Amino acid sequence: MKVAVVGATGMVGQIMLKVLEERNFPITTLIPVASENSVGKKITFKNEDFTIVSMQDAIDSRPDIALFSAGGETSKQYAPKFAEVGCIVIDNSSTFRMMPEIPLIVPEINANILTTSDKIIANPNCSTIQLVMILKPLHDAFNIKRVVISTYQSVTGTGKNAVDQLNAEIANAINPNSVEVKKVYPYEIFKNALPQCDVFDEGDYTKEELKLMREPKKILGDDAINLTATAVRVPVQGGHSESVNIEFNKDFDISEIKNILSNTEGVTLQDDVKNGVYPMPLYSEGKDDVFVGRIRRDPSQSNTLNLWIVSDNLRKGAATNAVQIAEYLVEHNLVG
Ligand code: A2P
Ligand code: 11C
Repeated sequence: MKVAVVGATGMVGQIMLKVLEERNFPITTLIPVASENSVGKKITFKNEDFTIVSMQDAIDSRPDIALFSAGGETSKQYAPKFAEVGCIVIDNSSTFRMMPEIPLIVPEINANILTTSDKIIANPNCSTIQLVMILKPLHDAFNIKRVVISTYQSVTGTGKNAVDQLNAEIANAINPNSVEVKKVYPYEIFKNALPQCDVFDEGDYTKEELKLMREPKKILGDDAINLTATAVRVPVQGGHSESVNIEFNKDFDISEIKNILSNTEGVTLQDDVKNGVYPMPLYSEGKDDVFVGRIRRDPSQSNTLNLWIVSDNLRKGAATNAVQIAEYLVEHNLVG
C-alpha cells in the first residue's frame, strides 16, 4: 500500500504515523504531506527518514490510501483531488461527516457499510467516537431514548498551538512573564474551564456540541435517539472525559451493563469505587481503548444511568480510528 499522511507534522498526523508503525500497517511507500512551510523537512518512520512533500506531489504519486488531518479547509480543497486519482481518503475533519453519501465510520460499529465505491470516508469527531463506543452495545441491549453529555476536553483536541498556550501559562505561573503567551482560546486555559469548544453555532450551541448531538445518530443508524451536549475545555492533555446520562426504553440491571461493557471490544471497564478505580485522562494517554466507569443508576428517573467515559482523543478519537478504517479496507479487499 502507498499511504499518504496529510498533516504529518500535526498533533494527530504524528500519532497517525506512530499508530501505523505500531500496528505494522502494510505500507510499501509512505508519503508524508504538510503545508508548504514544511515541504523538504524530514520525519522519521520505522527508523527511516522521509521527506515531507507538497499536496500536488502527493497526488502525483497516486497513493492507495490518504489519511487526512490538516484542517477542514485542506480536506475540502484536496480530498476530492486525491479521490479523483483513485486514492481512498480517510478524512479526520468535519467537512464531509454529515453528507448523506459519505460513510461516517467507527470500525467496531459500522465498517460493514463500506463498499468499493467509497472514495472519501469520514472519521468522526473525537468526543463522538468515545461516546458511541459505549452507546452502541447498550443501545443494542436496552434501546436508548435520550443521552445528556457533558465533556471535559483536553487541549490537544485544539492542536499544537493550544498545548503551547497551556504550557506557556503554566511556565508564567511559576516565573511571571517568563514566556510569551500566544492565545488560541479567548481566555486563559490554565486554572480555568471554558464552556466553549470551537465556535458558537445554531441555537447558541457550539460546533463541538452539535457534532455530539448529530454524529452518533448517523453512526448508530438511528435518528430516534435524542442527544444533548455541553462541551467544556479544561487544562488537561491526556484525553477527553465525558459525564453521560443515558435514558433507555427498557429497564436494565447495573450488573448487566457492566457485563456488556466488560465484553465489548475496544472498551475497558474501570469501575471499582471502593478501591478508587475509575477512568482518568492522565492514564488514558497513549492507549487505544475507551475507558468507562462510575456506572450507577440515576435515581431521579426510571431506566436511566450515569457513567463516565475517558479516551485519548488523539488515538481512538482520531489516529487509531482512522488506521483501523484503513485496516478494514485492506482486510476486506476494498482498496488497491
Ligand atoms: P505544517 O506543520 O506545515 O503547518 P495541528 O492540528 O496540530 O495544528 O496540525 C495541522 C497539520 O496540518 C500540520 O501538519 C500542518 O502542516 C498541516 N497543514 C496545515 N495547512 C496545510 C495545507 N494547506 N496543506 C497541507 N498541510 C497543511
Ligand atoms: C476538540 N473535538 O477537542 C475537537 C477536535 O471535528 O474533528 C476535533 C475537531 C473535529 O476540540
